[in-house]
Amino acid sequence: MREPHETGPIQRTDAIIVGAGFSGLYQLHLLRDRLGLSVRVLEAADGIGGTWYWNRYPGARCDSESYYYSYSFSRELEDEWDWTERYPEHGEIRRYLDHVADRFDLRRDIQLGTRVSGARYDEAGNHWTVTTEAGERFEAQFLITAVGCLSSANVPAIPGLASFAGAWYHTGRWPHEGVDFSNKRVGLIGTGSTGIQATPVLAAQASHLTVFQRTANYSVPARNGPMDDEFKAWVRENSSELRAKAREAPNGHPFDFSDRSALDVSPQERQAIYEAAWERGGLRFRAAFRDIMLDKDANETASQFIRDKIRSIVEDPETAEALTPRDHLFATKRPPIDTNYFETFNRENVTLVDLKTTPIEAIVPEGVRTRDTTYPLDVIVFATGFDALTGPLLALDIRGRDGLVLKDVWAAGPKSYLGLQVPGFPNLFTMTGPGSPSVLTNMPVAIEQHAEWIADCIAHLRERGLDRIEARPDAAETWGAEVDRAASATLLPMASSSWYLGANVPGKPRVFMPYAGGMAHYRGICERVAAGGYEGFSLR
Ligand code: N01
Repeated sequence: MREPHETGPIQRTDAIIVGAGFSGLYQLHLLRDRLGLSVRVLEAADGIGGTWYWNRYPGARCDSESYYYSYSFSRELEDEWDWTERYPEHGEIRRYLDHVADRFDLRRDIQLGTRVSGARYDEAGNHWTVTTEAGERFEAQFLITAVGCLSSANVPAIPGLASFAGAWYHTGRWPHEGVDFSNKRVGLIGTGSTGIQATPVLAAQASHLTVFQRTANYSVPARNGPMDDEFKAWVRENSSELRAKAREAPNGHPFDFSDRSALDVSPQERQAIYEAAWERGGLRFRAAFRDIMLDKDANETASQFIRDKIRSIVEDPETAEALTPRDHLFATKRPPIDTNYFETFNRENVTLVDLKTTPIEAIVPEGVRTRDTTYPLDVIVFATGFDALTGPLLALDIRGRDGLVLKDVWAAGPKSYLGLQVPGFPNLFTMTGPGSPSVLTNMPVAIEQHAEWIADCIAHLRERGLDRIEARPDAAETWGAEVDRAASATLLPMASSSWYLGANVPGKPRVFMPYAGGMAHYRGICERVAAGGYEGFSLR
């Protein structure tokens, strides 16, 4: 551990960025290389990559397809990088981000192994002072959080964890050296996207895998595979069009939503359309009809199609029934995609424990004790998700003007203007913050839009000799109402156990956090706000 040097010199730059993942890297490039600002990036990890630095669990790969889960700002970058698989594996994404950092000479302004512990706005000096766990102090006019939406690991407070005699891991803090599961009895808690990706890989490695499921989940096959030369050539040829499509799409993916209602076709035709979408696989299953996310009855047809698939894949009827989601509709929680998830429950060495019928009571030295029995385990893997969106921001202990503390301001749930700024916190920008589309989109699209908007905003201030921008309270109120309205226009708030609502973290306010109005619509709003002289913000 580094020695605190609280009394050491304050390091001053024009801007501080917290985080060196997809967001922080691009924001650094724009502010430094386009605007000529001096910038310091502070990153807690010992390497760049953000989410992809930490999430190295077995089976970890992206659910967006590689050729558009990447930056679009540089055609040269795009042309020189070759993805190997349809869905990039975590190591490949890290290699890509390492390449980006080298190609744009970003590393010299990134300080690794530096966890921010506080950020305080000084009204008189109009600057932010950022302190780190090691006691270093940094000062800058602009503070930009690029801390990710899913970076604060949620390890449930199950009694007895400290007494467990084996090893345990959270998927979002995976050891870099990997974990050897051979001849191990492994317990996996959680069946969200992560648990669903990890299950087949763990089952293939462990002597026995016990999956502890609290909420049964829908999942659609990913249909991963190598990017062959023909497909790569097609991507290169159509790159501009694909990128434009992603930018104009509601969720940042370059695929078309059907213009038909699931209720306007015959049952036979609907079945054929779902079968084709299932065969094609991936997140675009949702696009099979235009109203899957808008109309309960339309959604029910998709939900039922997947329930039938589960029953046809899983051989043991009791296990199939336990794996069948009935308490929420398809994609009202973030929909996972998988490679042989349901098939894995046909293996001899895999057991499903339905926590709805037999909840976990405690972790004991030998394993997990549910109401009915104790499961002896050598390793427990927590795929229990994250304190999403607000967790990583509140961990920074951000204090604005007049002694405002972000934790208090957000005690009843996050409020922001456009998910970009919070009243009372001048010159603080929250990239992909709550109130912006973020997790409802293909993230690089949302990230590029925020990075560019923030860079343009700072350029606007500088060109006019202004040095401060702050969201107005009335604008944040109006935006909060728009975030609520947009969510209510969809089926998304219906899933009561969803992390979009903060429901997975005990005690967290139940507020639908991301903006569900669509990425393209949101982009238009942000552009109009800027074109109108930053309406809703106070500039001086
Ligand atoms: O986390 P989750 P995740 N006892 O919160 C269960 C992104 N992602 O890491 O549903 C028992 O979705 C919990 O149960 P319930 C993606 O956006 C992206 O899987 O709350 N179980 C649930 O089953 C995703 O949505 C990729 O009842 C407990 C699970 O743990 C997001 O990350 C890949 C429990 C948590 O599911 C989060 O996914 C992976 C307890 N006390 C993830 N507490 C890409 O490919 C929680 N659970 C880009």
